[in-house]
Amino acid sequence: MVLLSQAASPAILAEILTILEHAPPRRLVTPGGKTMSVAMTNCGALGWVSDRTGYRYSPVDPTTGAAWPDLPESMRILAVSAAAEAGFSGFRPDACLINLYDATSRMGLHQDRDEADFTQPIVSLSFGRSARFRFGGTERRQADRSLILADGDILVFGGPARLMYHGVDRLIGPPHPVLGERRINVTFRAAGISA
Ligand code: MD3
Ligand code: FE
Repeated sequence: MVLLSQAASPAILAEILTILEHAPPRRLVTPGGKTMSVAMTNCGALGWVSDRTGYRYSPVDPTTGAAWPDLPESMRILAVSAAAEAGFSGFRPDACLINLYDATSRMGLHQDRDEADFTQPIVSLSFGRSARFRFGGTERRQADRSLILADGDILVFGGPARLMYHGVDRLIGPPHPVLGERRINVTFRAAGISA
């Protein structure tokens, strides 16, 4: 796991806000029938979705049947260069999941296992209010370490960190000048079969 000094910029946040207008975030239902407290949407060729039938990557937004918005080139370049800086050259993201948190949202401990190639990293950008990110090992025990993710933070999870359990507590700290009480997290993934 690598934390990068380079910060995601307000210009990147503006790209994300445009995507949210075209594919509004929605609270998905888990296979177990619970509605998630984090609202989600996607851009790029594939998007992560959940419903009563399971978790999967889909080329279309299930609420409209339309393709997800394109992944802006500025965002792709940021993700690929962050991955390279962390030691993962050749990152080819084909999915970008956008999570929108409000004051009541949290994300329980989980692994990200729905992608085809675990040798490719996941790159995360955070915007808006801060949150305590919890992480542990690759076995489901107590996540014993934590980190505050703040506006502009970029993290790269690759190698042994790729399959670690992780989750997010309720938001903390002051409101953000643009997002107010909200937080946005964006993750770039290689989800499909890599060509
Ligand atoms: C470590 N998102 O979208 S970002 C997720 O802040 C997710 O919204 C959190 O967990 C959020 O799946 C945490 C940091 C993160 C993202 C993906 C990872 C850490 C990860 C995948 C594997 C290992
Ligand atoms: Fe995750």
